Amino acid sequence: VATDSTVTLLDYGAGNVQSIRNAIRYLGLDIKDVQTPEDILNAKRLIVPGVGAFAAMMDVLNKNGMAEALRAYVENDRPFLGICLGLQLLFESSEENGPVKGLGLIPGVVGRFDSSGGCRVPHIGWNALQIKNDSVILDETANRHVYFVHSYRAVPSEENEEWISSTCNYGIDFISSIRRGNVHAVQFHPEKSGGKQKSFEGKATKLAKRVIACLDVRTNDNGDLVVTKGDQYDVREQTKENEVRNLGKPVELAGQYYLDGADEVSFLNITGFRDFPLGDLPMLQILKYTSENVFVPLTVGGGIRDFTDANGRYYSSLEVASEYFRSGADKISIGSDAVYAAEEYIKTGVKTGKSSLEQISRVYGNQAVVVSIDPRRQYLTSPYEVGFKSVKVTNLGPNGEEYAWYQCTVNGGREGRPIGAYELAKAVEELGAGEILLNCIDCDGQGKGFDIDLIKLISDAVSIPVIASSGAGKAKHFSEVFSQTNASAALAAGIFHRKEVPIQSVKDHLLKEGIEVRM
Ligand code: 1PR
Repeated sequence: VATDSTVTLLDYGAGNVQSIRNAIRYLGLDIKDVQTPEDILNAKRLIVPGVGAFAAMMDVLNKNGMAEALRAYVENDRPFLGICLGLQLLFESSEENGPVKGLGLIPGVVGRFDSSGGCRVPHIGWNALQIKNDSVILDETANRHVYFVHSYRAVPSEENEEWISSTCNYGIDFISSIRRGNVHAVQFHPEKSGGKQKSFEGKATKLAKRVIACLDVRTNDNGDLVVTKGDQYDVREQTKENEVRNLGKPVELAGQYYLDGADEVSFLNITGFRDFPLGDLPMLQILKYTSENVFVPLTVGGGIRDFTDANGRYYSSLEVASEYFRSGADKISIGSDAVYAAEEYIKTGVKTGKSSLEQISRVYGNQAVVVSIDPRRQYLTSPYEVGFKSVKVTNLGPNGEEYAWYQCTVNGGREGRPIGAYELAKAVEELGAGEILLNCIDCDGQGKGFDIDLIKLISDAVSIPVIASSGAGKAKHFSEVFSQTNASAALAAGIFHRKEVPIQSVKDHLLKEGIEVRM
């Protein structure tokens, strides 16, 4: 029974709407799920979140009569909030796997961002709005950053001008929100745009650099799931007991980092390669509890691959990922399995569509799939010594070597593979990765700064966003990586866990150095 506190939610089953559910519940409202077109027509207020692909969404909506009901609902100026695809569907059509017809209520075609101008696609992260019309929804966002994650966008024109309440710039001006009467829609994700933010001093103008807190999670010898932290991936204390380093509880720490201003939180189930993640219910619980109170994007990685359990039951990587998404993850990250997929792709030149990377990005969109690379530096005296892309290193190797290549590893750095980080990055971009999490085993936990040579190499090689990881020891390391490479985000673990450098002081420093961040 719909009450005044009921929000009707259209979940068409093509993507992950758990974050929206959590945000609605957090506001103390009840959710009624749309089952039939009549539920749309009878809604007091309707939210249409958009995740997944445009064609898949329209297919579902057209088949079950929901598209017609939605069109009537919006035309009758009933209270409506569309988010992301929920904004795009109001337009005439989208070029995503198309052209595919939308509801046709607003003039314009939804097209893809062009990465040739130097803007990485997907557009992922915190960007600022230029507000055109007064709008209740936008009051909160003036001079603040909001979270976007999309590859397609609608652009302003004379024909749709009357609908536009704000635009945003990412290479071009695109429509970030619309409003007419009771009909609102936003391209950004209010449910992932954090809590109260300080308004930006000066002008928030472009995509902010992201600061990400990472929690490496595993079971310790007592069977408790703990946040741990390695030294070059070795997470055991150098004591007689040799126990797993314990730096805190995952849900508590994630909640703290959210309050401290982390732009994203990543969980890596670092022993996921040997245990089956769906047998690892605590990990799913961690996501569930964290996502109820943390309103910035959550990524989870570790063990995402096809798996056959002891009873012979086969699970596809897509099922594993879906379970993570249902538990509250916004993105999943694939390590070892992406290395095997890239090796196969480079060998055969064929995209089979069967790798976990391809399957998950096809269903959830490439913005939901991160590939985590765990490379180890291998020094060379000449760049011609190996068939992999190498760099001239800033700091010479132990025997005066001037070059290095970065060898990819699997199983938490335990096994080196015959593929370089450069070759892997380019292959996984083609296979559908939306972002790269670039670790470096040599720098991990050392606190001496990011591997700038490596991050430059990879961030120049691909046009998807690259997250620099491993080695942060002070705030200055973040400004170094952002000023010397094209990384879109920087991730750290140890300095945050040990409370050596608060997230806020990293951001204050970046701002002082003229690097735009979300405050
Ligand atoms: O191969 O798909 O099962 O995924 C396993 C995932 O677990 C990968 O993302 C891999 O990076 C991660 N992982 C595996 N073993 C370890 C380990 O530490 N023994 N952790 C591990 C990787 C690296 C970073 C770390 C940064 C920043 N951790 O995530 O947080 O290096 O640390 P710092 O700021 O303290 O230097 P699969």
